[in-house]
Amino acid sequence: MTGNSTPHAGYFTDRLDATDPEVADALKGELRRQQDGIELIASENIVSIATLDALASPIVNKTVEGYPGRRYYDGAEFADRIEDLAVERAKQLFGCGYANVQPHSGSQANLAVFLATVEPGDTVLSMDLAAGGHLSHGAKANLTGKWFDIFHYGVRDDDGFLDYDTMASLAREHRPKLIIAGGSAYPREINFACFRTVADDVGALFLADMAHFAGLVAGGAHPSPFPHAHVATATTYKNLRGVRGGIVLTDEKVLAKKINSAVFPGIQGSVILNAVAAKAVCFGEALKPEFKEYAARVLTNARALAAALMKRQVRIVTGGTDTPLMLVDLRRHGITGKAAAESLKSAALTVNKNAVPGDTEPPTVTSGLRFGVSAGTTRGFGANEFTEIGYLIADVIDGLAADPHDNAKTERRVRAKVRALCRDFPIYPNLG
Ligand code: DSN
Repeated sequence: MTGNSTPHAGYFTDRLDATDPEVADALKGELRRQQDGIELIASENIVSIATLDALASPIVNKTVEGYPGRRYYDGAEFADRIEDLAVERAKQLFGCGYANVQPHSGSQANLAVFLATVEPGDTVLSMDLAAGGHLSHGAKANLTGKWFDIFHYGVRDDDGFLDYDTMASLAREHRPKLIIAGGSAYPREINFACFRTVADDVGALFLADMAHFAGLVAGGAHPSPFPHAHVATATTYKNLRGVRGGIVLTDEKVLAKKINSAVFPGIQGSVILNAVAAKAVCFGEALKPEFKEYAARVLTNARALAAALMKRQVRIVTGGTDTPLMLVDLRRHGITGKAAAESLKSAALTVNKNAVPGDTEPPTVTSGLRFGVSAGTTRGFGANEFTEIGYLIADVIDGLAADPHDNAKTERRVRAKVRALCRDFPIYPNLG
């Protein structure tokens, strides 16, 4: 064998630590950040080591286009087996007849539904981003906002709950072809039956984007959009607790065919097969009985966190939550979402700033925070820990409100408590 038969010596054997210390160090830093801090960003979770195994498999080398049994490239027998497993498990998990597991993200899943169901210039009705909707539901800066005629409903001024009356009257006035429910910062159960009635009244299709509660639906802790929705989308990395990516689900054969064509070749090319393998693992995990317990605990924990914050006079939009997330309105404290998120980060509590309904601050500043409990619940925290976390968050908010220029003392004290909690509930003990 000659010395130049491989790209370089060690290519197939040397690990990242040895070959690229710069990237390896950054990855180790991220692992330590996750191990030592409490993750409260609602779109995050902590995947199993089994999911990491699937992601790091040589299936990453394989290129396929099309669908199992109908690929444009050969050598796809294992790719087909993996995608079939993911599809069958997704269908079983959500009780629907058809699943497309190829979307690279939730936004791609939504874009595929647009391509499958409406033409450029058609009218679409969705929740306003400023009220908790999602960028990919027709926000101005998104392709969907540029190419379609979008109308938005929002939430009621007095209580922050979805404004079904306005949604229905906008639908009757503008006769959309597609009506979308769901978003990224709306904490309450959505009345899917009401959306379907309105959609039927005006001849629209109804898309339920369940990105922020799909894990609860899978675990039986939240109503399913089916049979009301014509089509549902979700991400797999939030409370479904899997790899980053998206899925599209439907019970309707004709729509399923259009969605498949919309995903490929409509908006995507080759499949990210290691992600599809990890989706299969995610759905397999979610089909196990223990996932039901996880979903129930997510809901209990979300309510415990919201209750602890409210007990400390922190305003929760709608006064609670039915999902893994909640939205905090900081206006009564006189501090911005940006300042609060930065101070919480210094205390090893990672959150995101978020606009609240009626917010007058720009999106880069905001008057609110969004919290989610999916990752902390995976870590093993229960209602007691989330109550304590709520009080720690309130300490940071109160400290910042008292002195917006220097909250270092409180941040140090809270960080020590956060580190102690993290030591009691370790993650990835064999990594790093
Ligand atoms: N949609 C974004 C969020 O809700 O955080 C990313 O998933």
